[in-house]
Amino acid sequence: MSVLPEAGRTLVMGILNVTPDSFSDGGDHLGFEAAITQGRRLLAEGADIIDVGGESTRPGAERAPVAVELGRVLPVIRELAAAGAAVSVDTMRAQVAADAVAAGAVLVNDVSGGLADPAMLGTVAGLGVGYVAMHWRGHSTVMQQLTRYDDVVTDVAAELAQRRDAALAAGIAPERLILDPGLGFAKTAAHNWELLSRLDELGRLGQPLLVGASRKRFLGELLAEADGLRPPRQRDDATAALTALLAERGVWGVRTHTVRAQRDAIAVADRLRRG
Ligand code: PMM
Repeated sequence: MSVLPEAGRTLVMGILNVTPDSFSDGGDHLGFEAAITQGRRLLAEGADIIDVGGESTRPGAERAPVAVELGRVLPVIRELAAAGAAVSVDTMRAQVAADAVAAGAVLVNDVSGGLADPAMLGTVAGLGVGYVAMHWRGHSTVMQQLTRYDDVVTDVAAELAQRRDAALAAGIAPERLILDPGLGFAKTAAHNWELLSRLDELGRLGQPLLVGASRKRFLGELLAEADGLRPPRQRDDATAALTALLAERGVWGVRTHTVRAQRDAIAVADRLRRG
């Protein structure tokens, strides 16, 4: 891929977690056939990119061994890429990124922004594919203890600027680099809202932005009722509302479980913007 996918509107990245413990799909896509069926469903609903992940980043999750991660994602990427999908691989490992690109992936989505694996940025530069650098402070087992900020937006912008500079220094082309605030990663609900309300400050870093809000806990907290948090699958309407507002602000993409609702929200925002 010479440059990033582009459609003149906010892109929709459909989530395909091939893990047994993903918080929002309860592992019901584990297994090749189930993953392919879900991938095809996301494409039929209008996904621009399918994001295939084989390692859970849920708070507290332990890491999957590299062979397990490869075994989960490679057959799925091969099949969906052969079917014509633009596939990204959600991984923190350079080895997985390289093998995924060989299998047909066109984008590497690294929640650690190159911090988890020192070989990642150089590997991606050599592969010549797109790269998402997300804001990250540590692995899932420790990230909830890493939520101290002076000003969350200023601090996240500064830390993302470091990842941008490291990626460019490693040889990743600026037109292939996307930044992501990493909602929920070493962040409280209040931090997520502050980042969303001041997203323009992250836009000043000069790279396209990807936002992953879909079904996340901060939406469950917002919508909580007397019996507790709103469950993940009942956060989809709020996810779509947020997508419309993000599309209005011109984000490059949203990472989501429910593609059609996001495409509809983006269509509404675009039509309204045209007047
Ligand atoms: N969130 C999760 C996983 N991968 N990648 C990017 N770029 N941005 C995110 O916000 C993000 C991500 C965790 O959510 P999931 O378990 O629903 O996939």
